[in-house]
Amino acid sequence: IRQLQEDGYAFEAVPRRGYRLTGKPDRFDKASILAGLTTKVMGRNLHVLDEVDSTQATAHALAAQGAPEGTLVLAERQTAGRGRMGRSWHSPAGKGIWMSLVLTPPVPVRFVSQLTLVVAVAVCRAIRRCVDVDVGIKWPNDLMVGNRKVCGILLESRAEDERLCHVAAGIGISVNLDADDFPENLRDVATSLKIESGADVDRTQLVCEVMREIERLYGLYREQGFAPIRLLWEALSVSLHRPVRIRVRDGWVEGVAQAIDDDGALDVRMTNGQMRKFFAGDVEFR
Ligand code: BTX
Repeated sequence: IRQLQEDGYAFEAVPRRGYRLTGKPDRFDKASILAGLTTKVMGRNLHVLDEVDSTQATAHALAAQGAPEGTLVLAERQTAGRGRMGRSWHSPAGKGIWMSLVLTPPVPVRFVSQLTLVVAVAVCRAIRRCVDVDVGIKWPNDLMVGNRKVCGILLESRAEDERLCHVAAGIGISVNLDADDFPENLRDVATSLKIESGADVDRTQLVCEVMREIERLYGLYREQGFAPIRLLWEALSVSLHRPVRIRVRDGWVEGVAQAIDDDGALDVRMTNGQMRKFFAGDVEFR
């Protein structure tokens, strides 16, 4: 029974007769997703998996074998979902959107940080369209409701010399997790769309909406560069004009986030008045 419960089945104890099935797991159906897509490229080469270590690993392997741009790997459950800097991503079955999208942008490797912001804006807009929650972007790659993370984005690139071969854009959205689906150590820092909106969210519809927004904004980025993305990012940001603490290699520094620049770096006015740029690191609200 415990194994089945972990797989998303729900039971009710019935006196003297054992258990009665009261709920079946929500499962992705490849045909329904393909029917819901309104895109030309994004998500069209679709791989829906039951269980995988990390959709990032699968996406990299497929891309290395020549899978086209827009290839999407979606899993019900990840056994070794990964975040940045060796952190792990909690990915229980049937409750989230754990997926990786293959992109092959014709830009040098150093533009990948901009692409992270393109994806963050697209996912944020898609969530706002499907669910009534006030979700915002915390630079560079987290989507937050209040002080809790609801989605993480991880872009990993493979390059030869300076030439970008492909990018695996990993997107983890905690959709229909209840509070007790999170391990105790995450309950203060993580949340789900269901917890915040009070209702179950249609995961298939949200996957399709994310693909639509990524296709649109990635197209805009390729045609017009980063400037329009930056405006959209600033409108959704919860990191600007706020005191922040930033983890750097040798400790923490403090300041007030002012803007993002054309490379997608964060401009921070430090407590001594100097401006500093941050390309990566962990921003915390003070
Ligand atoms: P990150 O390193 O910024 O965030 C990781 C942190 O987020 C964890 O240390 C924990 O505090 C918190 N966290 C872990 N799981 C969850 C969750 N389910 N919901 C909310 N908060 C959580 C962010 O890394 C990038 C994560 C990308 C995940 C996707 S899922 C599909 C793809 N495959 C894969 O292995 N990773 C990506």
